Amino acid sequence: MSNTLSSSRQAYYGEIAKHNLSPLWESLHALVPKEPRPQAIPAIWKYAHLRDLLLESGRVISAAEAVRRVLILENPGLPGKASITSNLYAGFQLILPGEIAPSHRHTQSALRFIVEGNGAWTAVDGERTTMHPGDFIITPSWTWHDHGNPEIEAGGEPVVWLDGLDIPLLQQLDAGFAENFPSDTQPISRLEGDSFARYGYNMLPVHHEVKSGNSPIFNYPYARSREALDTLQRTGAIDAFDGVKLRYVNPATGGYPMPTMATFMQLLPKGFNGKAYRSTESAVFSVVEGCGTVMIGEHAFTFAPRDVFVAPSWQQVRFVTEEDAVLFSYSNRPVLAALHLLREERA
Ligand code: GTQ
Repeated sequence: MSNTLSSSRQAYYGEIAKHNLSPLWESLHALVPKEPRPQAIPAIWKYAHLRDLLLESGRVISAAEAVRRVLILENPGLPGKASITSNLYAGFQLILPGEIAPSHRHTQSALRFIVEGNGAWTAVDGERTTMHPGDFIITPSWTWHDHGNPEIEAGGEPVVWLDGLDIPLLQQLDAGFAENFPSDTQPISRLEGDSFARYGYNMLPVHHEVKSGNSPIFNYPYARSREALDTLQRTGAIDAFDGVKLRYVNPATGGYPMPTMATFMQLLPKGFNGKAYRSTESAVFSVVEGCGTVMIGEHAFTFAPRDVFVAPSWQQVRFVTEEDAVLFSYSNRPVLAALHLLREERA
């Protein structure tokens, strides 16, 4: 292209910009790519490297002042966006003995995956549940929720969990609303274990009516998930890509626990040399047990318990292990599936 042509084009672009117009032909290839080109990049957060910093946040600010004392896991490809993928948020939340994270609700859906510590509770819509490492807990859209870590004589422990929310998705949709509960903790109307007894044993209350897309179970305990994986490792076929992988379910519908996020627990057996897959699903993994290596796109990460890593859309993912490893993960799969945009390639 001659200089005159390009400078006359530049002048033209300058003119149209004054009218809030821009030339599609300069960006068409990026706007309508041949295949997904996520801004998020594969990344890992090594828990051993950040644990001290996380605990230090407990001296920098109280849970009461912070409301939620969380270090956001920000994808290096999305600086300043408080996002781990283009649609998903992740953060490590710390709660110390004697602290309460005050009750509020918002249209963003949240999940908690307990990473370390015992004794803390979370309350969702009138019921409390005690959190244990490996438990998966949901806080559906617009449900009141508060978290606490009781002061006990023995001193208690710091409790840390991974928060997974659909914050960036709701930002894109401009659908965020939030409000605070008038007191720090919400009133409790059901005994601990009530939801699990009603919905957690492959049975449902006879007159149960499905009123929302959210699961009526809000704590999926690790002991149960681990037992299932353990049995399947011995009795079932090991998938060449995923090892043994189960998805968490809303027992009343068979669907996902919440409409915007899917969650999974998988076991990669010792000596697993997985095949590579890719998907339009973007997934965040939290390592529960065992060490291994994950190849994501051009990156190779070695992982250990409590590490978090992220596989953005359409990156090849492949696992290799030398010992049994257990991984929790969450993704935007339900959104893609609902919009018929879920594509997967399994070589
Ligand atoms: O616990 O309610 O990490 O509202 C970000 C926003 C946690 C929560 C986060 C939240 C919460």
